[in-house]
Amino acid sequence: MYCLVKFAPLFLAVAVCNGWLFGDFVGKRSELDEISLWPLPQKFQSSAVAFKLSPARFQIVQAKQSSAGPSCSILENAFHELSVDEPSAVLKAANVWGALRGLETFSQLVYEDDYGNNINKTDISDFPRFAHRGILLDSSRHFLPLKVILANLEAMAMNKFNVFHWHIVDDHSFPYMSRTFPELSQKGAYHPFTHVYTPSDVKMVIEFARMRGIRVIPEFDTPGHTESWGNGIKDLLTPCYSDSSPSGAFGPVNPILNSSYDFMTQFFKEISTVFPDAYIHLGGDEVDFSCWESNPDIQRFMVQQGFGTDYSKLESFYIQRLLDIVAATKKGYMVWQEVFDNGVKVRLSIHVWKGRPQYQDEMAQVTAAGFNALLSTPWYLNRISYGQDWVNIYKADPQNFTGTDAQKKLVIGGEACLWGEYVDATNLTPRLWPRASAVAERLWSDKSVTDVDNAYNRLVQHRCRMVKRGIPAEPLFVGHCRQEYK
Ligand code: CP6
Repeated sequence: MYCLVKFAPLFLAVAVCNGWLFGDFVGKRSELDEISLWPLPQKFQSSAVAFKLSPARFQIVQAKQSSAGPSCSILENAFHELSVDEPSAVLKAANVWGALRGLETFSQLVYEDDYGNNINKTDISDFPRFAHRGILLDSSRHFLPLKVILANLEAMAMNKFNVFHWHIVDDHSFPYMSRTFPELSQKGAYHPFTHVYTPSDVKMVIEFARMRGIRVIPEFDTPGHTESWGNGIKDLLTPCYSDSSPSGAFGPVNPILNSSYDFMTQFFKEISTVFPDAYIHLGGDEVDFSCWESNPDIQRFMVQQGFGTDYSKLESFYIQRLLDIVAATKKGYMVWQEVFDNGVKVRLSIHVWKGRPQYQDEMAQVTAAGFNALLSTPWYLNRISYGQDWVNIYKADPQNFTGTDAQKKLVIGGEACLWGEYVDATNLTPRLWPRASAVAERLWSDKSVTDVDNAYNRLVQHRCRMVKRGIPAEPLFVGHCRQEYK
């Protein structure tokens, strides 16, 4: 939560908790410049009173009353990032993260005319509608260079996203360099040196994100989507059979061997220390049962356990043991909806992704059972089509399902997903932006903010703002930006 109190022409005072600022106005604009805040603040009042920002004299300071103090590196770095002729704001915030969001809003209030940079007298009081506002990037189907990840964290901050869901490994490659099991990336990455994230790369992503108020939630998806893990870890995957002999192919993690759980215990112990966030995403989606079904040892285990031929019970058996393992690391966990659909027993956050375009039933069921819910179904940005598909993205609302207020409260937010089958560094950024901005406003602004024409006008300008800041966000429709992409 933060408030922009009043804007001064020469400096911006930032206070965490109880700061103040005021300034003199330098003139009146005859015509109010088009407001292009994105996402739209909860409360916003602007006037025609305009201040001129002096590039030479403008500065950002922390108010005396601020509890953050001069040693707060998050704020100091945020101030530093704005160049001298790129102005900033004066604001009160309950914590540094709110101050960061307010700085972003301030920067969006500044507009250029022939004489320089201006800002109108404005009062803003703002806070997010949902706590979890995420973007999923997939660095397994294609390796994503660090530079691309960092550039998109920057774009996320411009859109007030606060979670980077890093789908870091999957069937096709294992670029995460593990200290405990170096063979995983040595044998599972596309290239053992050039297509990997070293411990220092991972640290850099986490720190770069933290400086922008973004959490990094890693996903290590099991028991399915694990083909690349099998190269480095012997016996981890289930051998598939054809005509009563091993076919040479491998399936999901072998859920009947203790060695699989021993491995997971050590592996997630490492992950829990490398990634400081309180949550890990454990996947659990799209488990292909055919390999398990073909394997005689697994068939025998199914009989022993009394699972009959219901392989979703075997998946639940695996997930339950995995949850116990990860719980011991003191982390919380999130999983894809299949884990709920299969009847998991413990409290966790359910990530709803299936059933396009109908997500309502699943959201109702997940929340009726008392689970936290996170929506992605309408926000698969890897899907593309001709025309303005941001409109449907924008219209989808995570709380638009039949349920009680208590159920609605369990909706913690959502994530825009950019799966990597057809995406690498060449096309990632324009495929994501500005369509992810539509998700950003849905997750931040009040639920009454639904006017598509108004959104279009602001989004066109917001997209030009991203372009101006060096983010190659694609156009919404015909038109031009004052400053085109260079
Ligand atoms: N990879 C993983 C994927 C997908 C999922 N999980 C996926 C499914 C359908 C579409 C796009 C992506 N590629 N691990 C589903 C959560 Cl359309």
